[in-house]
Amino acid sequence: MHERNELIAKIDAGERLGQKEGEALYELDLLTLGRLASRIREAKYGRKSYFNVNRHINPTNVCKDICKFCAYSASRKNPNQYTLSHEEILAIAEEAVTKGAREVHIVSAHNPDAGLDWYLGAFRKIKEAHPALHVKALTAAEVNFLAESNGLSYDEMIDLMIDSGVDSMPGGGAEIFDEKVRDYICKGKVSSEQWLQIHRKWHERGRQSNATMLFGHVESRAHRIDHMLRLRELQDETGGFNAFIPLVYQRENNFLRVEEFPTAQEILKTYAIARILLDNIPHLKAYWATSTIGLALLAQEFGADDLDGTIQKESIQSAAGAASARGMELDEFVSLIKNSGFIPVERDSLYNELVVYE
Ligand code: V47
Repeated sequence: MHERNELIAKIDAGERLGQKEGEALYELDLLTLGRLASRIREAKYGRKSYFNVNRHINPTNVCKDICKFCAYSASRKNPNQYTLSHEEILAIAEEAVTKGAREVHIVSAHNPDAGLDWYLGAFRKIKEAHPALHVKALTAAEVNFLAESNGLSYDEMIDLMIDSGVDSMPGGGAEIFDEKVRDYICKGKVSSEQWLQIHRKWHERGRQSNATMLFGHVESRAHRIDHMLRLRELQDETGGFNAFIPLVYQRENNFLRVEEFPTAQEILKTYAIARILLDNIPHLKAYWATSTIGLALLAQEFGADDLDGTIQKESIQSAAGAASARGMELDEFVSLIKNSGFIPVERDSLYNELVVYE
């Protein structure tokens, strides 16, 4: 009881919590956590909830890496390899713009045969055709893969990304930073240190990015807190993260067997705890594709202020069961947010407000 009151008093006073305190937050009841997280959210954004009109593009599923949780990569349970041509990628971007997208979110597998020019050329061509379209592209895992396979330093890779029209970086590839868990679920891919270093360097150029956490598989609560605190530490240094995105693990068509999946309560607690711990990352995104739209709407009462976007089509997480094979219509998104008691705000990729649906 004493500890519980101390913890709540610290949060009320706006004091920072550490690893053990973060773990202790999970012991609080859900509604107390919701109240604490909501207070922080409301002080920052009132009842506003952000989203954007975007299009995910996943140009290749051929991958040299083997992540147990991945159902997208070809040559494992999914034998159907594909690599889109620049013309095909451009046509998707074209269609997205016609449908009102302001951002393309481009994430690929680590294709050893495609070549650096295939990756970067697509961004350059999209930018040439649509200068106002925001290109959010290349996870730190892809940056590491392209740097290593082309004998480039991270700085050189980042020069090339900027030169090719990449505006911001998505938060993928972070998974779980704990080295033991990481080794088990995605050995051989970008390390935690490398992931953080790439984002550090990107931020040092005055650029912004997001950070994800894949949870609900074999990690413990302590691992989630450790993950968040490593991000908080980097954010203290650079200030370049816009949003933290907890991704709920999807279980279909992959090789990561999990005994117990997180309950809705555990997922909502994780959002609330992220809101409380990550006092320096402005936005908390409840990514509806992996949490389900119902839980994402509820997460607004547990600290989340952003529901990501209309997506249109996404292939990585939907391969494992997420509801993002088809996106969400703008009208539907707006009315779902409104009906849940929040004010939908269409934002751009850097969180400038574009349309407030009062
Ligand atoms: O890094 C792969 C994840 C990520 C599964 O920055 C899975 O705004 C759940 O990074 N279950 C890519 N997740 C997606 C991503 C993202 C998504 C939305 C918004 C943003 C942003 C970034 O997808 C990968 C990996 O962690 N993933 N397999 C799975 N079975």
